Amino acid sequence: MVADELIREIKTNVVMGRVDSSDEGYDGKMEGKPGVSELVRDAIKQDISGKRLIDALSEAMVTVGEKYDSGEYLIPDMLAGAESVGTAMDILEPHLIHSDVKSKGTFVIATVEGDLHDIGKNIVATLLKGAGYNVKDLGAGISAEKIVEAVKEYNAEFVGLSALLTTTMIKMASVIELMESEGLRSKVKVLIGGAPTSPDFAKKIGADAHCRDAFEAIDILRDITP
Ligand code: B12
Repeated sequence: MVADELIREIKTNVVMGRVDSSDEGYDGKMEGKPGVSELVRDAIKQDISGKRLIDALSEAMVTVGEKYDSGEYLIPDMLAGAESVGTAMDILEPHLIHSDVKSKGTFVIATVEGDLHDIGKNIVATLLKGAGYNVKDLGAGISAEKIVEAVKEYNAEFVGLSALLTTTMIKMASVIELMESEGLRSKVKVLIGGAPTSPDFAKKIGADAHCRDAFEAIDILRDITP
């Protein structure tokens, strides 16, 4: 398969929620055809860049969201898409990480309390590892107290917060407030991201930066790191 076709197929298969060739997919007709695992391995063999693959996976999840929004997809269909992206990232991770890179600092990352969306956060964590940060990924649904505890424990220079729900994004403010009351705020740069967040929101809650995606996070970190 040529590169453009492979990228198109990867997107289609994420939308169909097909981890591998044994899945029949949302349409129920695709068993036996290559799924996301096989296609991503093929893309790696063809030297398609990690950025292009991650952009394709992210775009496909936007389509999944639109289908959920329109009522065509239910939660298990969103989960199937999420699982296929998770598997793709597991396959991609060793190709994105270079163990010979000197650590650029410790980066604590988490999805905030009440929010279980972790695909975007996982992509950011993987890419930051690849860019040479010592990433401590706390997981999803993490309270402000646990995040601040981890900042202290790991003596982190950076904190990354993710939220995908309009109802949970405000928890980012709680993390920053707690960091302030514990006297940690000036020692740590706080980056936020996730679909409902924005540069204005980052400013409002006192975060250092909003990042549209994982690639922008790397650029911003380069600019703000002394
Ligand atoms: C997959 C998905 C799920 C999966 C999550 C699985 C998982 N393991 O993550 C499941 C099925 C569990 C789920 C559940 C729910 N979901 Co949901 N979900 C989605 C969906 C389709 C995709 C999200 C995603 O993975 N995107 C792909 C990734 C790559 O993009 P991303 O997260 O934005 O991350 C990128 C950037 O934003 C940025 N970024 C993100 N975080 C960070 C952090 C830092 C530090 C930085 C630097 C950058 C950064 O970089 C990332 C990589 O480039 C979205 C729709 C959408 N378009 O977003 C809805 C969506 C977010 N869900 C929604 C809803 C309503 C729910 C539920 C409440 C549904 C329900 N009734 O139960 C529950 C909530 C559960 C909970 N408590 O969290 C709504 C939210 C609406 C709102 N306004 O708040 C959306 C928008 C769907 C919709 N259109 O209605 N969901």
